[in-house]
Amino acid sequence: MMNKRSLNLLPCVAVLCSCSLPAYAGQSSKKEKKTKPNVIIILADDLGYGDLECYGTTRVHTPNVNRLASEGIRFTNVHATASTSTPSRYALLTGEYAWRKKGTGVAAGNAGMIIRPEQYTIADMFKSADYTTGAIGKWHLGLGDKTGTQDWNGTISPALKDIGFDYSYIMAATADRVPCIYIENGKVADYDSTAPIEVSYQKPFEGEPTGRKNPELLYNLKPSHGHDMAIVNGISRIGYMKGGGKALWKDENIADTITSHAIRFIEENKERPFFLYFATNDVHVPRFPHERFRGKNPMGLRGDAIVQFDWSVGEIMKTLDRLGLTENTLIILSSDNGPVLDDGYLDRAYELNGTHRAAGPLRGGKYSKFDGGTRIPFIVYSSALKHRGVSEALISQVDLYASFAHMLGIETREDSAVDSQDRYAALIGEDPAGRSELMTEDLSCGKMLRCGSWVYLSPSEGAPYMPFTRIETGLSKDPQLYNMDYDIGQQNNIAWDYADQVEKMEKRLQEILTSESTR
Ligand code: NG6
Ligand code: CA
Repeated sequence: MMNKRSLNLLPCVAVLCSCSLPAYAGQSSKKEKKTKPNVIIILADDLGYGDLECYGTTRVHTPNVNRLASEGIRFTNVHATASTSTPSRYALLTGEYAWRKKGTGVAAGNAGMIIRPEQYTIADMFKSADYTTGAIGKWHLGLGDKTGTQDWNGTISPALKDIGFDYSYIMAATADRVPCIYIENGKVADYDSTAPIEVSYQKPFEGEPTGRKNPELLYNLKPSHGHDMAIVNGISRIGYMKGGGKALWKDENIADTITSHAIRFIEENKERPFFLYFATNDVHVPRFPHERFRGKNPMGLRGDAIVQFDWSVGEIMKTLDRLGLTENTLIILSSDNGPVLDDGYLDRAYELNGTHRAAGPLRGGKYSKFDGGTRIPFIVYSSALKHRGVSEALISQVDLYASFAHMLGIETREDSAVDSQDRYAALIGEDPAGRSELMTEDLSCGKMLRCGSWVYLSPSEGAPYMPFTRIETGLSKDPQLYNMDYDIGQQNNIAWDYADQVEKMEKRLQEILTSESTR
Protein backbone atom coordinates (compact mmCIF):
# COMPACT_ATOMS: atom_id res chain seq x y z
CA MET A 1 0.00 0.00 0.00
CA MET A 2 1.20 3.50 -0.81
CA ASN A 3 2.42 5.44 2.20
CA LYS A 4 -0.12 8.08 3.03
CA ARG A 5 2.57 10.69 3.51
CA SER A 6 3.24 10.40 -0.20
CA LEU A 7 -0.40 11.13 -0.94
CA ASN A 8 -0.25 14.81 -0.24
CA LEU A 9 -3.53 16.58 -0.64
CA LEU A 10 -3.34 18.87 -3.63
CA PRO A 11 -4.66 22.40 -3.90
CA CYS A 12 -7.87 22.25 -5.85
CA VAL A 13 -6.87 24.01 -9.04
CA ALA A 14 -10.08 23.13 -10.83
CA VAL A 15 -12.20 24.48 -8.01
CA LEU A 16 -10.12 27.64 -7.78
CA CYS A 17 -10.84 28.33 -11.42
CA SER A 18 -14.43 27.31 -11.72
CA CYS A 19 -16.46 28.26 -8.68
CA SER A 20 -16.56 30.71 -5.86
CA LEU A 21 -14.41 29.79 -2.90
CA PRO A 22 -14.62 30.92 0.67
CA ALA A 23 -12.54 33.98 1.54
CA TYR A 24 -9.89 31.94 3.35
CA ALA A 25 -8.89 29.76 0.40
CA GLY A 26 -6.03 30.62 -1.92
CA GLN A 27 -4.45 33.36 0.18
CA SER A 28 -0.88 33.68 1.34
CA SER A 29 -0.01 31.22 4.09
CA LYS A 30 0.65 33.97 6.65
CA LYS A 31 -2.78 35.45 6.00
CA GLU A 32 -4.34 31.99 5.96
CA LYS A 33 -3.21 31.39 9.50
CA LYS A 34 -5.31 34.29 10.65
CA THR A 35 -8.36 33.82 8.48
CA LYS A 36 -8.91 30.09 8.16
CA PRO A 37 -11.79 29.27 10.46
CA ASN A 38 -11.25 26.99 13.43
CA VAL A 39 -13.49 23.94 13.22
CA ILE A 40 -14.94 22.14 16.22
CA ILE A 41 -17.04 19.01 15.91
CA ILE A 42 -18.94 18.41 19.13
CA LEU A 43 -20.16 14.84 18.89
CA ALA A 44 -22.54 13.64 21.58
CA ASP A 45 -23.04 9.94 22.23
CA ASP A 46 -26.51 8.39 21.79
CA LEU A 47 -28.22 11.77 21.78
CA GLY A 48 -31.52 11.39 19.95
CA TYR A 49 -33.36 13.51 17.42
CA GLY A 50 -35.83 14.61 20.09
CA ASP A 51 -33.45 15.01 23.04
CA LEU A 52 -32.74 18.74 22.78
CA GLU A 53 -35.02 21.66 23.51
CA CYS A 54 -34.47 23.11 20.02
CA TYR A 55 -35.64 19.79 18.56
CA GLY A 56 -38.84 19.88 20.53
CA THR A 57 -38.45 18.48 24.02
CA THR A 58 -39.88 20.41 26.95
CA ARG A 59 -38.70 17.97 29.61
CA VAL A 60 -35.10 19.17 29.76
CA HIS A 61 -33.55 22.58 29.18
CA THR A 62 -30.55 22.95 26.89
CA PRO A 63 -29.94 26.73 26.70
CA ASN A 64 -26.40 26.53 25.34
CA VAL A 65 -27.41 24.32 22.44
CA ASN A 66 -30.39 26.65 21.91
CA ARG A 67 -27.95 29.51 21.40
CA LEU A 68 -26.07 27.57 18.72
CA ALA A 69 -29.33 26.67 17.00
CA SER A 70 -30.84 30.13 17.14
CA GLU A 71 -27.69 31.84 15.84
CA GLY A 72 -26.86 29.01 13.43
CA ILE A 73 -28.67 26.46 11.28
CA ARG A 74 -30.61 23.57 12.77
CA PHE A 75 -30.83 20.67 10.34
CA THR A 76 -33.74 18.25 10.28
CA ASN A 77 -32.51 15.62 7.82
CA VAL A 78 -28.91 14.83 8.64
CA HIS A 79 -27.81 11.25 9.23
CA ALA A 80 -25.04 9.39 10.94
CA THR A 81 -24.03 6.50 8.67
CA ALA A 82 -24.77 3.83 11.28
CA SER A 83 -26.92 3.37 14.33
CA THR A 84 -23.98 2.44 16.58
CA SER A 85 -20.85 4.29 17.50
CA THR A 86 -17.84 2.58 15.93
CA PRO A 87 -19.05 2.44 12.31
CA SER A 88 -20.65 5.87 12.61
CA ARG A 89 -17.43 7.49 13.87
CA TYR A 90 -15.33 5.56 11.37
CA ALA A 91 -17.32 7.10 8.51
CA LEU A 92 -17.25 10.61 9.94
CA LEU A 93 -13.48 10.54 10.38
CA THR A 94 -12.51 8.74 7.16
CA GLY A 95 -15.21 9.89 4.73
CA GLU A 96 -15.85 6.26 3.85
CA TYR A 97 -18.85 4.05 4.68
CA ALA A 98 -17.83 1.59 7.39
CA TRP A 99 -19.22 -1.44 5.57
CA ARG A 100 -16.31 -1.09 3.14
CA LYS A 101 -14.02 -2.28 5.90
CA LYS A 102 -14.20 -5.47 7.98
CA GLY A 103 -14.16 -5.17 11.75
CA THR A 104 -16.03 -1.90 12.07
CA GLY A 105 -18.77 -3.24 14.36
CA VAL A 106 -19.06 -2.00 17.98
CA ALA A 107 -15.45 -2.25 19.21
CA ALA A 108 -14.17 -3.73 22.45
CA GLY A 109 -12.00 -1.54 24.69
CA ASN A 110 -8.89 -3.50 23.69
CA ALA A 111 -9.58 -3.56 19.93
CA GLY A 112 -6.67 -2.82 17.64
CA MET A 113 -6.76 0.48 15.79
CA ILE A 114 -9.49 0.25 13.16
CA ILE A 115 -8.47 3.26 11.08
CA ARG A 116 -4.97 2.28 9.98
CA PRO A 117 -2.04 4.70 9.74
CA GLU A 118 -1.94 4.44 5.94
CA GLN A 119 -5.53 5.73 5.71
CA TYR A 120 -6.25 9.41 5.28
CA THR A 121 -8.60 10.98 7.80
CA ILE A 122 -10.38 14.28 8.13
CA ALA A 123 -7.65 15.18 10.64
CA ASP A 124 -4.94 14.53 8.02
CA MET A 125 -6.87 16.76 5.67
CA PHE A 126 -6.94 19.61 8.19
CA LYS A 127 -3.26 19.09 8.96
CA SER A 128 -2.40 19.40 5.29
CA ALA A 129 -4.02 22.85 5.46
CA ASP A 130 -1.73 23.80 8.36
CA TYR A 131 -4.25 23.26 11.14
CA THR A 132 -3.40 21.93 14.59
CA THR A 133 -5.64 18.95 15.20
CA GLY A 134 -6.99 17.45 18.41
CA ALA A 135 -9.27 14.59 19.49
CA ILE A 136 -10.71 14.72 22.98
CA GLY A 137 -13.21 12.41 24.68
CA LYS A 138 -14.73 9.16 23.53
CA TRP A 139 -12.72 7.30 20.88
CA HIS A 140 -14.12 3.77 20.33
CA LEU A 141 -12.12 3.08 17.17
CA GLY A 142 -9.41 0.88 18.64
CA LEU A 143 -5.79 1.55 19.53
CA GLY A 144 -2.52 -0.24 18.97
CA ASP A 145 -1.64 -2.72 16.30
CA LYS A 146 -3.79 -5.70 17.18
CA THR A 147 -6.62 -6.54 19.53
CA GLY A 148 -5.37 -7.36 23.01
CA THR A 149 -1.73 -6.49 22.37
CA GLN A 150 -1.64 -2.91 23.69
CA ASP A 151 0.94 -1.99 26.32
CA TRP A 152 -1.26 -0.05 28.71
CA ASN A 153 1.79 0.59 30.89
CA GLY A 154 3.96 2.05 28.16
CA THR A 155 3.35 3.64 24.80
CA ILE A 156 0.41 2.50 22.72
CA SER A 157 1.21 2.45 19.05
CA PRO A 158 -0.18 3.11 16.53
CA ALA A 159 -2.32 5.79 18.11
CA LEU A 160 -4.10 8.96 17.05
CA LYS A 161 -0.96 10.84 16.02
CA ASP A 162 -0.60 8.25 13.25
CA ILE A 163 -3.95 9.18 11.77
CA GLY A 164 -3.62 12.93 11.81
CA PHE A 165 -4.24 14.10 15.37
CA ASP A 166 -1.48 16.28 16.83
CA TYR A 167 -3.01 16.02 20.27
CA SER A 168 -5.32 13.44 21.83
CA TYR A 169 -6.85 12.90 25.23
CA ILE A 170 -9.27 10.04 24.91
CA MET A 171 -11.22 7.24 26.49
CA ALA A 172 -10.24 4.05 24.63
CA ALA A 173 -13.83 3.00 23.96
CA THR A 174 -16.93 3.92 25.97
CA ALA A 175 -17.44 4.49 29.68
CA ASP A 176 -19.09 1.09 29.99
CA ARG A 177 -16.00 -0.72 28.65
CA VAL A 178 -12.63 -1.21 30.27
CA PRO A 179 -9.97 0.19 30.46
CA CYS A 180 -11.41 3.02 32.57
CA ILE A 181 -8.52 5.43 32.07
CA TYR A 182 -7.73 8.37 29.79
CA ILE A 183 -5.01 8.10 27.20
CA GLU A 184 -3.06 11.23 26.38
CA ASN A 185 -0.95 11.11 23.22
CA GLY A 186 -0.67 7.32 23.37
CA LYS A 187 0.09 6.97 27.09
CA VAL A 188 -2.18 6.46 30.06
CA ALA A 189 -2.76 9.88 31.61
CA ASP A 190 -1.79 10.24 35.29
CA TYR A 191 -0.22 6.80 35.07
CA ASP A 192 0.17 5.15 38.44
CA SER A 193 3.24 2.92 38.44
CA THR A 194 2.12 1.30 41.69
CA ALA A 195 -0.92 -0.15 39.92
CA PRO A 196 0.06 -1.66 36.53
CA ILE A 197 -2.86 -2.04 34.17
CA GLU A 198 -4.04 -5.32 32.68
CA VAL A 199 -7.04 -5.68 30.40
CA SER A 200 -8.84 -8.76 29.14
CA TYR A 201 -12.04 -9.35 27.24
CA GLN A 202 -11.60 -13.11 27.67
CA LYS A 203 -11.43 -13.94 31.35
CA PRO A 204 -11.59 -12.32 34.78
CA PHE A 205 -8.41 -11.63 36.75
CA GLU A 206 -8.04 -13.86 39.76
CA GLY A 207 -8.97 -12.15 42.99
CA GLU A 208 -10.57 -9.14 41.28
CA PRO A 209 -14.24 -8.55 42.09
CA THR A 210 -16.84 -8.53 39.32
CA GLY A 211 -20.35 -7.15 39.11
CA ARG A 212 -21.67 -10.68 38.71
CA LYS A 213 -19.99 -12.05 41.85
CA ASN A 214 -19.94 -8.94 44.00
CA PRO A 215 -23.12 -6.91 43.46
CA GLU A 216 -22.64 -5.50 46.99
CA LEU A 217 -19.71 -3.44 45.63
CA LEU A 218 -21.87 -1.62 43.08
CA TYR A 219 -22.47 1.50 45.16
CA ASN A 220 -22.95 3.86 42.19
CA LEU A 221 -24.87 1.94 39.49
CA LYS A 222 -26.06 -1.61 38.96
CA PRO A 223 -26.47 -3.25 35.56
CA SER A 224 -29.85 -4.15 34.07
CA HIS A 225 -28.34 -6.35 31.37
CA GLY A 226 -24.73 -7.30 30.63
CA HIS A 227 -22.15 -4.91 32.16
CA ASP A 228 -21.37 -7.27 35.04
CA MET A 229 -17.63 -7.67 34.74
CA ALA A 230 -14.86 -5.38 36.13
CA ILE A 231 -15.92 -2.95 38.84
CA VAL A 232 -14.52 0.58 38.72
CA ASN A 233 -15.92 3.44 40.81
CA GLY A 234 -18.77 1.28 42.12
CA ILE A 235 -20.01 0.54 38.58
CA SER A 236 -19.51 -2.74 36.75
CA ARG A 237 -18.45 -2.69 33.09
CA ILE A 238 -17.94 -4.76 29.96
CA GLY A 239 -14.53 -6.50 30.04
CA TYR A 240 -12.06 -7.17 32.81
CA MET A 241 -9.30 -4.97 34.10
CA LYS A 242 -6.84 -4.84 36.91
CA GLY A 243 -4.83 -1.94 38.32
CA GLY A 244 -5.03 1.66 37.18
CA GLY A 245 -4.84 3.17 40.68
CA LYS A 246 -5.04 6.94 40.56
CA ALA A 247 -5.36 6.92 36.75
CA LEU A 248 -8.85 5.39 36.95
CA TRP A 249 -11.59 7.79 36.03
CA LYS A 250 -14.50 8.76 38.21
CA ASP A 251 -17.62 8.78 36.06
CA GLU A 252 -19.01 11.88 37.76
CA ASN A 253 -15.94 13.85 36.65
CA ILE A 254 -15.67 12.69 33.02
CA ALA A 255 -17.47 15.72 31.56
CA ASP A 256 -15.36 18.10 33.66
CA THR A 257 -12.13 16.36 32.70
CA ILE A 258 -12.64 16.16 28.98
CA THR A 259 -14.22 19.63 28.76
CA SER A 260 -11.28 21.19 30.58
CA HIS A 261 -8.88 19.46 28.19
CA ALA A 262 -10.88 20.79 25.24
CA ILE A 263 -10.70 24.30 26.71
CA ARG A 264 -6.95 23.98 27.19
CA PHE A 265 -6.54 22.80 23.60
CA ILE A 266 -8.45 25.86 22.36
CA GLU A 267 -6.44 28.22 24.57
CA GLU A 268 -3.13 26.75 23.46
CA ASN A 269 -4.04 27.04 19.81
CA LYS A 270 -5.80 30.38 19.83
CA GLU A 271 -3.19 31.96 17.54
CA ARG A 272 -3.47 29.39 14.76
CA PRO A 273 -6.22 27.51 12.97
CA PHE A 274 -7.29 24.38 14.81
CA PHE A 275 -9.57 21.42 14.24
CA LEU A 276 -11.02 19.88 17.38
CA TYR A 277 -12.97 16.64 17.48
CA PHE A 278 -14.67 16.86 20.86
CA ALA A 279 -16.55 13.62 21.51
CA THR A 280 -18.50 13.70 24.74
CA ASN A 281 -19.23 10.73 26.94
CA ASP A 282 -22.77 12.06 27.46
CA VAL A 283 -25.37 10.66 27.10
CA HIS A 284 -24.01 7.12 26.86
CA VAL A 285 -24.31 4.63 29.72
CA PRO A 286 -23.30 4.42 32.50
CA ARG A 287 -25.01 7.75 33.06
CA PHE A 288 -23.48 9.13 36.21
CA PRO A 289 -23.23 12.92 35.82
CA HIS A 290 -21.71 15.27 38.36
CA GLU A 291 -23.88 16.12 41.33
CA ARG A 292 -24.32 19.73 40.21
CA PHE A 293 -26.31 18.57 37.16
CA ARG A 294 -28.59 16.28 39.09
CA GLY A 295 -32.27 16.64 39.79
CA LYS A 296 -33.00 19.68 37.61
CA ASN A 297 -35.27 17.78 35.25
CA PRO A 298 -37.89 15.11 35.79
CA MET A 299 -36.10 12.43 33.78
CA GLY A 300 -33.44 11.39 36.24
CA LEU A 301 -29.90 10.52 35.25
CA ARG A 302 -30.49 10.44 31.48
CA GLY A 303 -31.96 13.95 31.60
CA ASP A 304 -29.11 15.06 33.89
CA ALA A 305 -26.61 13.74 31.36
CA ILE A 306 -28.29 15.88 28.68
CA VAL A 307 -27.97 18.91 30.99
CA GLN A 308 -24.31 18.06 31.53
CA PHE A 309 -23.78 17.80 27.76
CA ASP A 310 -25.36 21.21 27.34
CA TRP A 311 -23.00 22.55 30.01
CA SER A 312 -19.97 21.24 28.09
CA VAL A 313 -21.25 23.01 24.96
CA GLY A 314 -21.65 26.22 26.99
CA GLU A 315 -18.08 25.99 28.32
CA ILE A 316 -16.70 25.65 24.80
CA MET A 317 -18.74 28.68 23.68
CA LYS A 318 -17.63 30.73 26.69
CA THR A 319 -14.01 29.92 25.92
CA LEU A 320 -14.38 31.00 22.29
CA ASP A 321 -16.09 34.23 23.41
CA ARG A 322 -13.41 34.93 26.02
CA LEU A 323 -10.60 34.42 23.52
CA GLY A 324 -12.33 36.40 20.77
CA LEU A 325 -12.54 33.30 18.56
CA THR A 326 -16.29 32.95 18.18
CA GLU A 327 -16.45 34.93 14.95
CA ASN A 328 -13.84 32.76 13.26
CA THR A 329 -14.90 29.32 14.49
CA LEU A 330 -17.26 26.93 12.77
CA ILE A 331 -19.00 24.51 15.12
CA ILE A 332 -20.86 21.36 14.21
CA LEU A 333 -22.93 19.83 16.99
CA SER A 334 -24.26 16.34 16.43
CA SER A 335 -24.56 12.78 17.76
CA ASP A 336 -23.09 9.43 16.70
CA ASN A 337 -26.39 7.54 16.61
CA GLY A 338 -29.96 7.58 17.88
CA PRO A 339 -31.17 7.30 21.45
CA VAL A 340 -31.75 4.43 23.87
CA LEU A 341 -33.29 4.56 27.32
CA ASP A 342 -32.28 1.31 29.04
CA ASP A 343 -28.87 0.48 27.60
CA GLY A 344 -27.76 -1.79 30.40
CA TYR A 345 -27.89 0.01 33.76
CA LEU A 346 -30.61 0.53 36.33
CA ASP A 347 -30.67 4.30 35.92
CA ARG A 348 -34.49 4.49 35.61
CA ALA A 349 -34.28 6.20 32.21
CA TYR A 350 -37.28 4.26 30.97
CA GLU A 351 -39.38 4.71 34.10
CA LEU A 352 -38.80 8.48 34.34
CA ASN A 353 -39.00 9.24 30.64
CA GLY A 354 -42.64 10.38 30.79
CA THR A 355 -43.80 12.15 27.64
CA HIS A 356 -40.27 12.77 26.38
CA ARG A 357 -39.66 11.33 22.92
CA ALA A 358 -35.92 10.80 22.67
CA ALA A 359 -36.15 10.08 18.93
CA GLY A 360 -38.78 12.78 18.38
CA PRO A 361 -41.35 11.65 15.80
CA LEU A 362 -39.03 8.97 14.41
CA ARG A 363 -39.46 5.21 14.76
CA GLY A 364 -36.83 3.05 16.46
CA GLY A 365 -33.65 4.30 18.10
CA LYS A 366 -30.05 3.31 18.63
CA TYR A 367 -29.22 -0.01 16.91
CA SER A 368 -32.17 0.17 14.53
CA LYS A 369 -32.61 0.53 10.84
CA PHE A 370 -35.51 2.93 11.19
CA ASP A 371 -34.75 6.64 11.10
CA GLY A 372 -34.57 6.84 14.90
CA GLY A 373 -31.24 4.99 14.61
CA THR A 374 -29.41 7.42 12.38
CA ARG A 375 -31.29 10.69 11.90
CA ILE A 376 -29.63 12.83 14.52
CA PRO A 377 -29.55 16.41 15.80
CA PHE A 378 -27.20 18.50 13.69
CA ILE A 379 -26.45 22.18 14.14
CA VAL A 380 -23.98 24.35 12.28
CA TYR A 381 -22.81 27.58 13.84
CA SER A 382 -20.54 29.90 11.90
CA SER A 383 -20.17 33.49 10.86
CA ALA A 384 -19.91 32.25 7.25
CA LEU A 385 -23.53 31.12 7.19
CA LYS A 386 -25.56 32.43 4.28
CA HIS A 387 -28.86 31.80 6.03
CA ARG A 388 -29.85 31.00 9.57
CA GLY A 389 -32.79 29.03 10.91
CA VAL A 390 -33.84 25.53 9.88
CA SER A 391 -32.61 23.49 6.92
CA GLU A 392 -34.13 20.31 5.54
CA ALA A 393 -31.07 19.54 3.39
CA LEU A 394 -30.20 15.85 3.24
CA ILE A 395 -26.63 15.40 4.45
CA SER A 396 -24.62 12.49 5.82
CA GLN A 397 -21.94 12.86 8.46
CA VAL A 398 -19.65 11.10 5.97
CA ASP A 399 -19.78 14.36 3.99
CA LEU A 400 -17.97 16.47 6.56
CA TYR A 401 -14.55 15.45 5.23
CA ALA A 402 -15.16 16.56 1.61
CA SER A 403 -17.18 19.59 2.68
CA PHE A 404 -14.35 20.94 4.84
CA ALA A 405 -11.85 20.06 2.13
CA HIS A 406 -13.91 22.27 -0.19
CA MET A 407 -14.02 25.02 2.41
CA LEU A 408 -10.21 24.99 2.45
CA GLY A 409 -9.81 24.73 -1.30
CA ILE A 410 -8.33 21.25 -1.08
CA GLU A 411 -9.12 18.35 -3.35
CA THR A 412 -9.31 14.97 -1.67
CA ARG A 413 -7.35 12.16 -3.27
CA GLU A 414 -9.28 9.69 -5.41
CA ASP A 415 -8.34 6.91 -2.99
CA SER A 416 -9.56 8.53 0.21
CA ALA A 417 -12.93 9.66 1.54
CA VAL A 418 -14.62 7.68 -1.23
CA ASP A 419 -18.16 8.26 0.05
CA SER A 420 -17.75 11.84 1.17
CA GLN A 421 -19.64 14.36 -0.94
CA ASP A 422 -18.93 18.04 -0.82
CA ARG A 423 -22.03 19.48 0.84
CA TYR A 424 -20.41 22.67 2.07
CA ALA A 425 -23.05 24.80 0.34
CA ALA A 426 -25.77 22.93 2.25
CA LEU A 427 -23.84 23.20 5.52
CA ILE A 428 -23.67 26.98 5.31
CA GLY A 429 -27.30 27.33 4.23
CA GLU A 430 -26.71 28.14 0.57
CA ASP A 431 -28.15 24.90 -0.80
CA PRO A 432 -31.50 23.85 0.70
CA ALA A 433 -31.47 20.36 -0.84
CA GLY A 434 -28.16 18.56 -0.22
CA ARG A 435 -27.75 14.95 -1.33
CA SER A 436 -30.11 13.04 -3.59
CA GLU A 437 -29.48 9.74 -1.79
CA LEU A 438 -27.72 8.26 1.21
CA MET A 439 -27.17 4.96 2.91
CA THR A 440 -27.11 3.92 6.52
CA GLU A 441 -26.64 0.66 8.40
CA ASP A 442 -27.95 -0.87 11.60
CA LEU A 443 -26.36 -2.91 14.38
CA SER A 444 -26.45 -6.11 12.34
CA CYS A 445 -25.13 -4.39 9.19
CA GLY A 446 -28.57 -4.32 7.53
CA LYS A 447 -28.79 -1.55 4.99
CA MET A 448 -31.15 1.37 4.44
CA LEU A 449 -31.23 3.46 1.28
CA ARG A 450 -32.89 6.84 1.09
CA CYS A 451 -33.64 8.53 -2.22
CA GLY A 452 -35.49 11.81 -1.87
CA SER A 453 -38.58 11.06 0.19
CA TRP A 454 -38.33 7.30 -0.32
CA VAL A 455 -36.72 5.16 2.34
CA TYR A 456 -36.04 1.52 1.57
CA LEU A 457 -35.08 -1.02 4.25
CA SER A 458 -33.62 -4.12 2.64
CA PRO A 459 -34.87 -7.49 3.94
CA SER A 460 -32.79 -8.94 6.78
CA GLU A 461 -32.83 -11.73 9.33
CA GLY A 462 -33.22 -11.03 13.01
CA ALA A 463 -35.71 -10.10 15.69
CA PRO A 464 -37.90 -7.05 15.06
CA TYR A 465 -37.59 -6.01 18.70
CA MET A 466 -34.70 -5.82 21.22
CA PRO A 467 -36.37 -6.81 24.49
CA PHE A 468 -33.80 -5.29 26.89
CA THR A 469 -33.58 -1.92 25.24
CA ARG A 470 -37.24 -2.05 24.10
CA ILE A 471 -36.19 -0.77 20.69
CA GLU A 472 -37.71 -1.76 17.35
CA THR A 473 -34.83 -2.90 15.19
CA GLY A 474 -36.53 -2.46 11.82
CA LEU A 475 -35.39 -5.96 10.85
CA SER A 476 -37.81 -7.88 8.68
CA LYS A 477 -37.61 -10.65 6.10
CA ASP A 478 -39.86 -8.52 3.93
CA PRO A 479 -38.71 -5.43 2.07
CA GLN A 480 -39.93 -2.18 3.59
CA LEU A 481 -40.62 1.08 1.81
CA TYR A 482 -41.71 4.30 3.43
CA ASN A 483 -42.54 7.68 2.04
CA MET A 484 -41.15 10.21 4.48
CA ASP A 485 -43.19 13.10 3.04
CA TYR A 486 -46.28 11.90 4.82
CA ASP A 487 -44.97 9.12 7.05
CA ILE A 488 -42.03 10.41 9.07
CA GLY A 489 -42.84 7.82 11.76
CA GLN A 490 -42.42 4.95 9.24
CA GLN A 491 -45.73 3.37 10.17
CA ASN A 492 -46.98 2.34 6.74
CA ASN A 493 -44.88 -0.10 4.79
CA ILE A 494 -45.94 0.50 1.19
CA ALA A 495 -43.46 -1.92 -0.41
CA TRP A 496 -46.27 -4.04 -1.91
CA ASP A 497 -47.97 -1.03 -3.47
CA TYR A 498 -44.79 0.26 -5.09
CA ALA A 499 -43.02 -2.89 -6.21
CA ASP A 500 -41.23 -1.00 -9.02
CA GLN A 501 -39.77 1.49 -6.58
CA VAL A 502 -38.61 -1.35 -4.32
CA GLU A 503 -36.94 -3.06 -7.25
CA LYS A 504 -35.24 0.15 -8.31
CA MET A 505 -33.94 0.87 -4.85
CA GLU A 506 -32.73 -2.68 -4.24
CA LYS A 507 -30.84 -2.47 -7.52
CA ARG A 508 -29.31 0.86 -6.57
CA LEU A 509 -28.37 -0.51 -3.15
CA GLN A 510 -26.54 -3.42 -4.78
CA GLU A 511 -24.78 -1.00 -7.11
CA ILE A 512 -23.56 1.03 -4.16
CA LEU A 513 -22.48 -2.06 -2.25
CA THR A 514 -20.33 -3.20 -5.16
CA SER A 515 -19.04 0.27 -6.04
CA GLU A 516 -15.62 1.62 -5.11
CA SER A 517 -16.90 5.09 -4.45
CA THR A 518 -20.11 7.05 -4.10
CA ARG A 519 -18.44 10.41 -4.14
C1 NG6 B 1 -23.83 -2.82 23.54
C2 NG6 B 1 -23.91 -2.56 25.03
C3 NG6 B 1 -24.40 -1.14 25.22
C4 NG6 B 1 -23.50 -0.17 24.50
C5 NG6 B 1 -23.38 -0.56 23.04
C6 NG6 B 1 -22.43 0.29 22.27
C7 NG6 B 1 -24.49 -4.54 26.39
C8 NG6 B 1 -25.59 -5.40 26.95
N1 NG6 B 1 -24.87 -3.50 25.67
O1 NG6 B 1 -23.34 -4.10 23.32
O2 NG6 B 1 -24.46 -0.83 26.57
O3 NG6 B 1 -22.23 -0.14 25.07
O4 NG6 B 1 -22.95 -1.89 22.91
O5 NG6 B 1 -22.85 1.60 22.24
O6 NG6 B 1 -23.33 -4.83 26.62
S1 NG6 B 1 -22.20 2.62 21.25
O7 NG6 B 1 -22.98 3.83 21.37
O8 NG6 B 1 -20.86 2.82 21.71
O9 NG6 B 1 -22.28 2.04 19.94
CA1 CA C 1 -23.23 5.91 20.47
